[in-house]
Formats: sequence, C-alpha cells, structure tokens
Amino acid sequence: MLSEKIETSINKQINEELYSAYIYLAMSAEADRLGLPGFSNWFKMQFQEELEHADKFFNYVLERDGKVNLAAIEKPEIGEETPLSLFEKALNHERHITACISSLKDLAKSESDHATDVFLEWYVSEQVEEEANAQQVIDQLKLIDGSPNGLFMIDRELANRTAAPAD
Ligand code: OFO
Repeated sequence: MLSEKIETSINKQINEELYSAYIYLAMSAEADRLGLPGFSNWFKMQFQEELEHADKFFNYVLERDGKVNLAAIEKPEIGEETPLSLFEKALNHERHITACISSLKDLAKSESDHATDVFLEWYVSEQVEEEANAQQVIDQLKLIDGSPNGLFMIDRELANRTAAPAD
C-alpha cells in the first residue's frame, strides 16, 4: 500500500517520464530534418527507454495496490535546433529528471517507505548514466567544432545505439 503523497508523486513522475519520451521523439524528428539519421536514431532509442521508465513506475504503482492517474502530456518545445542545442536540451532535461528522482527519494525516506526508497535506486543510477551519455556527445560536438567530417563520424556512431531494457 502506498501513502497518498507517494502515490501522487509517482503518478507525477509517470507523467514526467512520458513527457521525456515525447521530447525525445520531437528531438528525433528534428535530427532527421537536419539530415542526421544517427542522431535521429539515438533520440528514438531514448524515446523508447523513457517509455520503459514510465512503464516501470506504472507497474510499481499497481504492484503496491495503488491507483494510476494519467494526466495530459505537455507539448515539447523543440524548434529549429542544431545538433549541439539538441544535446544541451537533453542534458538540461536529464538534470531536471535527476532532481525529480532525488525529491521522490527524499519523500520515500521521510514517509519511511523503504520499498519505494529501494525501488528508486535503479532510477538514481540510471540518471547518472543518462547525464553522462548526453554530456559525452556534447563534449564530442564541441571537440569537432562544426567540422562536417566530425559530425558525420559522430552521426555514424550514434546510429549504433539500441535501447537498453529497464530491468
Ligand atoms: Fe531520461 O530518464 Fe527517464 O526520464
């Protein structure tokens, strides 16, 4: 059984994860428009991983006999971007999600909900990885400093990404 506060906060996080999926889907479309199929693939894989993050929270609420309340998903604000601005937006977004997970964890501790506290550990580690992944591409993009050859190489590398299951 989940406390009302935890149930509300996890439902809010389901919405955050679905919004994450949505923003990465918009980024995937924008990367495709820029003629970068590898970047587009990277964001599409991220979209799929975010759906799994949402699904993992969804299943957890049901497993704890809670109630899932699905809310409207905000429109992602992705305009005409550059490869660098896309990844800077991705990193800023992941920093925001890290803060959400940290607040959830603080709440689980204050409510003495040990099961939720342990469940959230997976997300804590995942956020370290997600921020590092976005930062790595930002570093590479800064290193090539707009070189078309460099961009082509990064695009080829990002084309190899597959979605990791959220186990
Ligand atoms: Fe990007 O980790 Fe979930 O939101």
